[in-house]
Amino acid sequence: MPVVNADAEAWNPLPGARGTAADYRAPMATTRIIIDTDPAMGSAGGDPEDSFAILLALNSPELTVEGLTVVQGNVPVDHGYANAVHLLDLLGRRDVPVLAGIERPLDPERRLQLAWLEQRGGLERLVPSATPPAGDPHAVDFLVQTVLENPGEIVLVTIGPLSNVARALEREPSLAEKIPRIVMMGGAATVPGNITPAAEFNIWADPEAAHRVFESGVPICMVGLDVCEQTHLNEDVVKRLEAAPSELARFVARAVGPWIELRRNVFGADDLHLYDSLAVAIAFRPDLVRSSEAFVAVETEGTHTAGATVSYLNPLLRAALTGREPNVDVALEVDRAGFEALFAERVIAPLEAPSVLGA
Ligand SMILES: [Ca+2]
Repeated sequence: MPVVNADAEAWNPLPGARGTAADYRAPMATTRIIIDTDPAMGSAGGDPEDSFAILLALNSPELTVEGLTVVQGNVPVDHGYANAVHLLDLLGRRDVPVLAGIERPLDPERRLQLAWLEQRGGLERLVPSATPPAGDPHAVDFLVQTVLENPGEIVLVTIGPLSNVARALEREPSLAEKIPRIVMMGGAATVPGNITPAAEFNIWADPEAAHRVFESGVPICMVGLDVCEQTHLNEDVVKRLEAAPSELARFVARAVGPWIELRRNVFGADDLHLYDSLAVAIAFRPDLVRSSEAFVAVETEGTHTAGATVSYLNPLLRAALTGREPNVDVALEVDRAGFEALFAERVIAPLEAPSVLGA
């Protein structure tokens, strides 16, 4: 809820001041979010993008970050937890709770995904390992408790696989009416996948969890590859950070380098897409994308298509072939210049500044 300034009743704006007394009585209400994440900045060769998204969220006054819930995905949970803690340490933001979550995809037979996680567990660690303090809740319990205590208030920004969120909805089905919105980096409606030709990574990494979340009835904004792959962060920006004065900037540059190298080797690309950061931005700047409602089904049985987000965008075909109502708002176009300007202002410029971002 917005905090009301008790002194505001006596507020007398100076002549020519912008705004009115009412503006000061009701300061901007922030959107309260939990970021469900698999941060790999700190595991050499891991996707650093979750951490950019966390930086964007913490440096956006429109958002209040209630916690980071860590899930399996880019890296195992023990890596992701340590990476999140290290990032917050560098930011001086250990006031933000970090909770460790689900360590495996929900289906224990997901052998490809389990093999992926095992391989990622062997990545060189660039940050100290960290163990959750005794008494800290599990990420699923934190999600359940925080939403139950604040019904209708907590937007989930999911930038990893959906294992934690699916388990929370299973544990407490009433959450479905108490979560106002999920802004999800995941899926691909009109473009190919990025881990298989059919599937985007976050959905592929736990198709059963994604299926449950898509079927939960919680309003979902799907920020998928359709829009994320239209965003870019140039390698030159990362190189500039190597020379920046703050320890955080140098850490970011060191951690992102191996990922750029991997993208060059695997995809022939020399830049980054800002997937997770776009999802965070949409949590408070929905105007940055044009979206369309659809019924989206998650493929859980295909031999080669597990994790595909089959998106019925045409309302007539949706009704005729599925009989289903729309369950997702699918982002299809992005204001690339507007988003990249926001990212430059809120993430890159503070990293390059002498003082540590957010401190
Ligand atoms: Ca992620």
